[in-house]
Amino acid sequence: MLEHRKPENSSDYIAILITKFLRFFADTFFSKRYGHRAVVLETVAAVPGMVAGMWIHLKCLRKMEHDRGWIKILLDEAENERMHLMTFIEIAKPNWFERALILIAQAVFWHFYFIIYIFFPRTAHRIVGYFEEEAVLSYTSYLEQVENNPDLNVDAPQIAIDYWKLKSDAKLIDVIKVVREDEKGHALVNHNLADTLDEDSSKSHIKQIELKKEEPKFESKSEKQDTSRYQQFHLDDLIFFNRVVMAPLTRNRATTKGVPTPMMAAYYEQRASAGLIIAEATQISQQGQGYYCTPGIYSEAQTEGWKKVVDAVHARGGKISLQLWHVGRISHNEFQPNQGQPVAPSAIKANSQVFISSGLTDVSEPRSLMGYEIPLIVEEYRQAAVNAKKAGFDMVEIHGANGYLIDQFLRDSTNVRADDYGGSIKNRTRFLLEIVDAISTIYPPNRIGCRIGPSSEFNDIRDSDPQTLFNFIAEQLGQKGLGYIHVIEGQTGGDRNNSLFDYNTIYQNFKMHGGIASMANNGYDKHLSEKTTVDLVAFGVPFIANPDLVYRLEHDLPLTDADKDTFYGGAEKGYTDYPFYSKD
Ligand code: 8OZ
Repeated sequence: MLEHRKPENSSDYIAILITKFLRFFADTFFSKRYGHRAVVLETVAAVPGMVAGMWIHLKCLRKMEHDRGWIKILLDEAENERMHLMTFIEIAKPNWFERALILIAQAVFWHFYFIIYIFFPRTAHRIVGYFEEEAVLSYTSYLEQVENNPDLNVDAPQIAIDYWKLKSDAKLIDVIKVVREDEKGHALVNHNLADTLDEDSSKSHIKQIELKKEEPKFESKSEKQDTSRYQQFHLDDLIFFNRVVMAPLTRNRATTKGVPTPMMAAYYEQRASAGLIIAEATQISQQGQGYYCTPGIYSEAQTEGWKKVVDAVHARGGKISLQLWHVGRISHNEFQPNQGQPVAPSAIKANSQVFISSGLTDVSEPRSLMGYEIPLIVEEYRQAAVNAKKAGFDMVEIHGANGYLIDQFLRDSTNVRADDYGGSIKNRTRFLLEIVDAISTIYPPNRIGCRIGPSSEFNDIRDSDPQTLFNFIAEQLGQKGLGYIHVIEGQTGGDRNNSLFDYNTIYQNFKMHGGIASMANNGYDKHLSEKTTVDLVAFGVPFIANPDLVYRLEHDLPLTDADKDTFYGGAEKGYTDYPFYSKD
């Protein structure tokens, strides 16, 4: 974030003017004494920041039933601000007279904020958004100052070392960097809150609260909501910033043991402004792995690794779902327990390739699953959901697409079983529905999504009557009350217009029978995503190269092209180094 978000209306201009005035004031009168205006702004603004957080909590408490998620975010934000204050008081070491002055400035500032918040909550969030951006700019300049003058680079206070878990010999530079990251997150959260508050209704904010009893009861079904792609979406009690979703993207950057890394946390955190992130496909067991360095969610270390990813996204106010994956026959002996055969509903080899440690290679010959093994895999899905919950994921998504194990059960080209899991559509769907039921004992159904690719032939998979098959599946998933159905329209990663498949019936069947939200994916651009009536649109590749994709789409800004050579595997290059939008 190199500059302020562009003001769009008069209240934005007022908000940015106030911010600039405070910056001028801090710069002119106090920066010399405190070393840099960043310290002044921080010490004065931190307490009002905490109070602002508390005030917003009061608003949240009134709507507790639906706003649960915000309370934790804002409490965290308030605690975070408190730590900034304590840290910079330690660094600046004001005397008692100065402390009194800071206290008065804090009191003036927070009363001012309090009044604005009552009458113009949107502007109030905007002010905080701009103020936090100002903090990012100020910390960047402070960082330069300290980098250019090593004498200023004092030891980090112990309180900061403990809170941010810095190394024991951390310096001021390290503190500035972590605090700057916090402020980036606060800016994003507050601007998003401002975006989601309607200017007109915010003017009669108090009235709204008084009239609350007469408001129509909250409707869990999405038809009742505003359809703008960039406005909030309520998936029952889970609130998304907007209706743009980051699709699951395999990036092969976990460790060889499937443990998510800090680099992955940074990558997802950068993309937290998506309405929902669906984290990449993640194997539920060793047997479920088919590609090199994909993450898992069956060991304690993997769960711990994911927790860091989830915490990073939540700290930015984002929501995140984990895609649960078993590749079935799309695997190689290298990944299987004891280098055994990959498993499938029937022993039919795919004409497909996977990435193993030595590069791209043909899949191995699969064996068909014994009847008794099927409930064991269902149990592994349940256990994976337990782990996902432990890691803090808001939701889980069942990967039922792209020719992996569940899809192999669903389609008649890959499932020729003679038992209860093969033959009729009902039988072929049994495995998927048993998985849904098992996971529903861990996550409520409205926190479970399912991805299907009804007309996709990715990984050498076909069906003789996909429309009837997937109409039935959509109806069944709807009856189970799932949160969303995520549909890959057309060929995975390819042409979205090559089939006569009727996707609308899928969405309608799902919602008519009790499912909550429709989610479309594959080849959507700004225009198509704004035109469609589906509740949520998932973007894949555009999110790789544009961490701030939602902002760019909304403001019609150019998109960066993704570098295909760095899609799978590697390090930061092509992963966490794509820039946020900047004018220059
Ligand atoms: C690309 C490369 C490897 C795996 C999928 C999880 O097709 C994947 C995947 C995509 O859903």
